[in-house]
Amino acid sequence: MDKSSTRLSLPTNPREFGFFVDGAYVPAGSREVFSRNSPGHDVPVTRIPKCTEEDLDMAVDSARAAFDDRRWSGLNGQARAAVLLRAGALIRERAKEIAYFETLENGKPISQARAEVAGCADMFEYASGLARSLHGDSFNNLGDGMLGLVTREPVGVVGIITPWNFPFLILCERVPYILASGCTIVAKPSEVTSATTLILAEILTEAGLPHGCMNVVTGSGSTIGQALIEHPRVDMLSFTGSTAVGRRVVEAAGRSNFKKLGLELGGKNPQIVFADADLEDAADGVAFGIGFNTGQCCVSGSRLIVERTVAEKFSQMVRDKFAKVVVGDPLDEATQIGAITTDAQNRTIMAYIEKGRTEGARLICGGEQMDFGRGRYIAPTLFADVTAEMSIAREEIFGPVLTIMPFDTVDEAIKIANDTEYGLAASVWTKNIDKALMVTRRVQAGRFWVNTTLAGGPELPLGGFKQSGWGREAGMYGVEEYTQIKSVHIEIGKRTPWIA
Ligand code: TXE
Repeated sequence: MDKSSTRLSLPTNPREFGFFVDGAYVPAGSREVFSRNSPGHDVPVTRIPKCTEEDLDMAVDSARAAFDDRRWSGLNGQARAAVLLRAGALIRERAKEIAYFETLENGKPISQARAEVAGCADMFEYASGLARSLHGDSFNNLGDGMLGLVTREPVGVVGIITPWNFPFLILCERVPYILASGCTIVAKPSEVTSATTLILAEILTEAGLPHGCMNVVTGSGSTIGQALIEHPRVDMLSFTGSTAVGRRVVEAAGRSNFKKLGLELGGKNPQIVFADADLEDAADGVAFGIGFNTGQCCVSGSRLIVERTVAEKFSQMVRDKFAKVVVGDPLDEATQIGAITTDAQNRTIMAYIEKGRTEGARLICGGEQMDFGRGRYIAPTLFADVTAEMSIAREEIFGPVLTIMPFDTVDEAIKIANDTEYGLAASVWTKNIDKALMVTRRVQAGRFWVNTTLAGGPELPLGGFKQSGWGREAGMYGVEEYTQIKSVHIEIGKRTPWIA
């Protein structure tokens, strides 16, 4: 087939969006509008309103009213499940459109965007079952005169702030579980990738979610995001983004109403490769772990920690994989690595590459921008002779840059892996079950992969140790995170009097 025939075309005009409150779009009107250019092509693709603080208040009021009158939390699990199931089906129906806008705004390959959207539909389908399974506990052992119940109640109005690296996926790792718990939502997507969050709000309304349960405000982090984290009528906030902003979220919660927080922050995730691993599999997995989404994943495997006896050979194997991976136009079906999402991120990555060079690391491959005539692309980059103090070994780069550090013993591998302020994810590659289990137990990370990487799905929870965050998303753990626990003591029969 002619390659050009497998490339989607760009939109002729950018799509105009409003923001979403109480079950319907509010048009931009006289508000300022943010025009988003496709990072792979530099052409305008969407226009998104910059909401004001009054707009945010309106969205919070809508979510507050929907929660307080119990129009959603008062339904039984079966009714909530039906809405979530319909939403899953509608996501599948509109999958092409959602994936297209995800690629246009983010720059990720279209095939990857489609796979992510299918995964998102699955999350709604899975969470629908959880809406029916969520339950508490009982104590029937308190004596004949007493029964104890532990019930779970939805926390209330939940604010969600999401980043630009997986705009739809990260949203769908939260929304269906939050709705399954009975909470209502005000979401604020990243200013550069708001389209698919707005499309999800449309879908939920069409699926029968009562008005006011899913609201979306759009605009910058420093204005509308900051106002959301400080909002006194928001009961819980789920934030995904940089550790620096995560700190502001914690401070704002302390200053306002001590809202409950869920935080998913940065990562500097180890890939530990032992000499007895299937090295071919490991090289492929390691290349995937840092190349996927151009390394702009909080769980990217950015630190390769490899047994010294195979280190040189293995680094050549990874270099060979990088040489074959298809970098290019995100709208091309064949592309495996697309564009860098923002100019700021592109500058950050290139500055780290320069720092790696000046700090004395040895560049094995990559290290430069790739020129496709438009957009911004960075070649997968591999650094050897990296030491523990170098900034490329310590700081989250959030780009396709992999550092290599050798080790001699299992203990040393574990020590290097844990030598970071983060604890989001880790992978280990070995055919020795003892080593695999020892490493899995002792490396501090919220997600672990053995002889694979970046595997996921709706069943298993997500979240980090150390400065990578608080709490867990997805799975039943994710639903429970959005509930409060109430203890109920029930007296049976005649009370033993206090006053005779
Ligand atoms: O993140 P920000 P940025 C890391 C990654 C990247 C760096 C900077 O290392 O290079 O962060 O990316 C909103 N109050 N991660 O600047 O600023 C913002 O509008 C409330 C890791 O894009 O943290 C967006 O919706 N909200 C990460 C969201 O926060 C604020 C994913 C994330 O933006 C705000 C993304 C404020 N004061 C970046 N300021 C991961 N864990 O996956 C910004 N925001």
